[in-house]
Amino acid sequence: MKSSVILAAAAAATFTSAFPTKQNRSSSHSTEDCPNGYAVRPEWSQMSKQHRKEYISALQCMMQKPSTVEETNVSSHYADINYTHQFPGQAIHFVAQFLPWHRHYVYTYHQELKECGYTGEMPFWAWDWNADDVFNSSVFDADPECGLGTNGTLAEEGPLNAFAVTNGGLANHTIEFPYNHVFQRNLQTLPKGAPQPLDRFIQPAEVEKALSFDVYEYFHRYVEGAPPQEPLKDIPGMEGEMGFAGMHGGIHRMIGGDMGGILAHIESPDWCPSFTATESSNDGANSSPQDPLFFLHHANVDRVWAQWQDQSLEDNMYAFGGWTYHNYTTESGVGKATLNDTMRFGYLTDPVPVHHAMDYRKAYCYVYADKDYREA
Ligand SMILES: *[C@@H]1O[C@H](CO)[C@@H](O)[C@H](O)[C@H]1NC(C)=O
Ligand SMILES: *[C@@H]1O[C@H](CO)[C@@H](O)[C@H](O)[C@H]1NC(C)=O
Ligand SMILES: *[C@@H]1O[C@H](CO)[C@@H](O)[C@H](O)[C@H]1NC(C)=O
Ligand SMILES: *[C@@H]1O[C@H](CO)[C@@H](O)[C@H](O)[C@H]1NC(C)=O
Ligand SMILES: *[C@@H]1O[C@H](CO)[C@@H](O)[C@H](O)[C@H]1NC(C)=O
Ligand SMILES: *[C@@H]1O[C@H](CO)[C@@H](O)[C@H](O)[C@H]1NC(C)=O
Ligand SMILES: *[C@@H]1O[C@H](CO)[C@@H](O)[C@H](O)[C@H]1NC(C)=O
Ligand SMILES: *[C@@H]1O[C@H](CO)[C@@H](O)[C@H](O)[C@H]1NC(C)=O
Ligand SMILES: [Cu+2]
Repeated sequence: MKSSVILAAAAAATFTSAFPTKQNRSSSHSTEDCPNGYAVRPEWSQMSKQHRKEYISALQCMMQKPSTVEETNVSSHYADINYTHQFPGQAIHFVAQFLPWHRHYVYTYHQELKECGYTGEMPFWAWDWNADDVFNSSVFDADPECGLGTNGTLAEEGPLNAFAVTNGGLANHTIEFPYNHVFQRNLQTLPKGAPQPLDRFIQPAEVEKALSFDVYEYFHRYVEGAPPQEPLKDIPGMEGEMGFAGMHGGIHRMIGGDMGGILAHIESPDWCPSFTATESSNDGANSSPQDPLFFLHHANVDRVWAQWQDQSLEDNMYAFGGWTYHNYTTESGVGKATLNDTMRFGYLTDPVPVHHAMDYRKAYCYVYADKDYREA
């Protein structure tokens, strides 16, 4: 373990000293061969207190930094990150690109944290390690200096602040989208509208099942889950199951509030406005990155994908396929995805082709920590 810590520190130092500008950031790693070894991404519970503290400070820094997206009127760079996730709309969820898009997005977010003084590696939240008591995971921490906050509290200030997160380093942070409200969570294993408890999807056995698929499309759909209100499709032998949230969707919905995105208001009182994604509008949809847990969650989704890829460097590392677009009206996929498809990140960073993001070691120089890893 000690040597990987040293390698991680060396890799971090290299990235910091040669930190590329936004214009050349995405291309600068494509030829990099990780001369300093791989950075080790830790589980949140494995991080040093210093890194957790820096992580929270970096989030606060991003909230104070002016927006770099001139075309919008969002108030901070933190909000730009939300915009980036909304920008591609229906092209990044329930489609083949879901996994590589979010891999590159999490990576880019980590670079943004570094610009705000964070010196650690990108952490993940291993919900599968906490599956029997998921809300007791270390990510739910009220500490004002190094905690990401706990459950929201049912506030009396009015409907728009229901389930406000009032502790942790981001306590009472105001989010402007889709209306002004305090950042929210409503932790439930069986949120209103769910046909079954959703913590079943994050069990280690579910991860094992996902890893057992030998076709990328099946693996991807099983992990991402079916769109809300649509039956699971296109996994042989499993068609038609309703409410198949999957491990990705299950976590979003169990956290609720802002992480629940379009579902945020299903469990809210009737007087809350509700928002739905349509072909023409993303109102209320895809705004989940405004809860910083989003990135720790997606790092773990990425970790599961990396495990799947590592099962066969020859067959799985560049395995890809499925749809390019999800049509909510017809409840079906459109287009045929290829490794040459372009992934777009709005104003945050340059577009990259899907194949760039496939071999995570080569492109980004990281690996994921094992259970017994601890930061010094
Ligand atoms: C990125 O661009 C900056 C300024 O244009 C340049 O100084 C730097 O060397 C470039 N870095 C890489 C890795 O290409
Ligand atoms: C941004 O705000 C300014 C001033 O309120 C307004 O004139 C402009 O139309 C807004 N731009 C967008 C894209 O909303
Ligand atoms: C999130 O992005 C959308 C654009 O897709 C923007 O209208 C909204 O204001 C953003 N949210 C915040 C908090 O800036
Ligand atoms: C959470 O986990 C800790 C140990 O990690 C344990 O002491 C505590 O009882 C757990 N809390 C709940 C509510 O289960
Ligand atoms: C957040 O707001 C709540 C309700 O107004 C208040 O009780 C709490 O002290 C605030 N927390 C922080 C850390 O400011
Ligand atoms: C979170 O808070 C909501 C609202 O008060 C409550 O209904 C829910 O049971 C809480 N969740 C947990 C895990 O305590
Ligand atoms: C989605 O399906 C509807 C209904 O068939 C159609 O009108 C719309 O053009 C489709 N959207 C795309 C982008 O294919
Ligand atoms: C991607 O583009 C390259 C170069 O244009 C081409 O050789 C290759 O066949 C394409 N691959 C796919 C999967 O479309
Ligand atoms: Cu997403």
